[in-house]
Amino acid sequence: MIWLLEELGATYEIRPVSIFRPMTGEGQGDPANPHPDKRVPALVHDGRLLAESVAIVLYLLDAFPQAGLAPAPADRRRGIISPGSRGMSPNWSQSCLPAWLANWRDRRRSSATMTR
Ligand SMILES: N[C@@H](CCC(=O)N[C@@H](CS)C(=O)NCC(=O)O)C(=O)O
Repeated sequence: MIWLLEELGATYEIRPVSIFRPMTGEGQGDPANPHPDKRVPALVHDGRLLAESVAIVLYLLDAFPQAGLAPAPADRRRGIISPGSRGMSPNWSQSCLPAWLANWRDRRRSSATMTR
């Protein structure tokens, strides 16, 4: 999630929390964690709490349209960034999506340069 906040140019604060580690049985949910299941990630933006990484990524892309990282929701090309779309799974938010967003932004920048 941090990579996306950086790409968007967002101002953010990271609040580390402890979590339960199901693989080892170690750790425990942090009462200070706003996530309803005490997992990570969770995002609080403008008083809204978001959980689930896919929901957070899509929310952030729409909240910072000026970054030009993804097609607008009404754009017919928007579907390509859906987690289930061809070529976007299984590591949607970790590998496929960052590469696709960078490509989209760079292509938009170069076409803007060419039309000037
Ligand atoms: N589907 C969730 C999964 C979140 C999740 O399971 N996160 C792990 C860390 S990678 C966690 O917080 N585990 C603690 C627990 O299961 O209580 C998402 O994508 O946000």
